[in-house]
Amino acid sequence: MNNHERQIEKANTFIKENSNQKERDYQPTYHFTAPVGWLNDPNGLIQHKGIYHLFYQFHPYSADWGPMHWGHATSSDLVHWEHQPVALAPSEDYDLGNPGEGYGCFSGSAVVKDGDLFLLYTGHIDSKNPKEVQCLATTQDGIHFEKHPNNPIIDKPPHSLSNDFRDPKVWSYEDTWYMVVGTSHNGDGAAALFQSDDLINWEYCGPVAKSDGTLGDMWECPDLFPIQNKHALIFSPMKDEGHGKALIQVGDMDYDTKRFTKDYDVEIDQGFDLYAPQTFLDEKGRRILIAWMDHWASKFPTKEEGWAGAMTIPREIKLNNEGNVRFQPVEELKMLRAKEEQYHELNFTKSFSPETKGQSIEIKSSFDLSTTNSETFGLKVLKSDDGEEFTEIKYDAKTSKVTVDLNKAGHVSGIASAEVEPSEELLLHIYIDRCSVELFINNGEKVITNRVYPKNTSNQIEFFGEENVAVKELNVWELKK
Ligand code: DQQ
Repeated sequence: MNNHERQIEKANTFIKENSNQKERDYQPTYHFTAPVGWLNDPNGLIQHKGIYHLFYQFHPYSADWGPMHWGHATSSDLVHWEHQPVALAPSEDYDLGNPGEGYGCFSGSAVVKDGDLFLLYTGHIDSKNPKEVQCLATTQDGIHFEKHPNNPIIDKPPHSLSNDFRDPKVWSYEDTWYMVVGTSHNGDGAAALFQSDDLINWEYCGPVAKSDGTLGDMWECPDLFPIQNKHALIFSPMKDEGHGKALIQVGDMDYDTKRFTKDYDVEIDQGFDLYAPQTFLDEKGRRILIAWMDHWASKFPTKEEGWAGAMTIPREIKLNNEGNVRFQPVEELKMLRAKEEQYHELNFTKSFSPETKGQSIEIKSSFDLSTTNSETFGLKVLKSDDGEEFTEIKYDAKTSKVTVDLNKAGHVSGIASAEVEPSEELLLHIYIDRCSVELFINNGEKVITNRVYPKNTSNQIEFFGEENVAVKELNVWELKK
């Protein structure tokens, strides 16, 4: 047994002995969480031979971030995930540091070459110089992974890039492999581009894109991909060591000059809890995004239950006819729908409560803004019997803003808000799952994702308005796995 195999076995044994030890009051029903310990970024998202693979930043030994492993789960439908053995564990002089310092197998991606699955990741050791190098892992069976003997395959950042040099995302284009790595170029956040014929030897092509001075001094988890007739670049910017909000830029990639030029950028999500998203192209040709449904600035009350971190539901990304980016829950989530309550042309004044109660719920509601005369209206979800606890989703016609107020939601605070295009209709599509609320507005024009930690009895839904509210269609589903 080599050291990697020993470290994997140690982690798997620990997981087996320690999962389900503590009761998880906050456990979501259909969102992915780790079997025990800490989870952050999604890594290595791919569909290979029909099976979806989700790898993730994982510290099994405690509910705090620590020496990074790659957890692994598989799914045949993007909804039901099966835990697999740990894929990568720190074990080598390029990813195993000293006790007490930060080290491990940092974020990265997966590709299929000649029918085989490969993982690319960053070896990180705080005390080393350079502290971050790029590495390759191979597998025979898609479950057990070996680190490549040529590691590190990129052993230092090229001149002019900073020592922050991580999170390789790899793809192929016209028989060449390309990799973007998150970094800083002369003090500006940047995505460095490399190319290769074999995934082992890489040539530096320069920064494919960088900040204009306003988008952070380091870009984590870059991801560059075609989307319809354009390209998109995703990254999670840092400024002065603080973590910002994940962005998507839509523009054009020129493989001759090896430069990406953006037309515009927007935040991927207007909530507080989304970071380090990664995308992949599935066998149906969909570009699907999954993100860590938390943020470095988030509170993690579940640590008391021995776990922390969850993934968002998978979201399909598309450009609409005007070239604006839209995020929609993948259609497979419909298989979660159990009991349904349905209304057509519902008008209410002041308040309306559907019969359905629960903490794993989907709500789809379209409001007729031309006949609604309430200036503000919305709904409270995860509401307690005494009305003291709730997450409030509200539309304000004067400002065309949707807000999600967390101040009474349990353990968290703040108001997230998103401005939407004025229209005759407002469509709110909400996924609630015990400790999260993901809100898709107007077919994914804006998304607001938040973690909330209400009591397990706060299960009511209540619509409100000052005066008349016209609901064209309302569907409420209990969601079951
Ligand atoms: N998380 C990883 C890094 C990445 C950061 C470490 C983003 O690779 O830059 O756990 O959340």
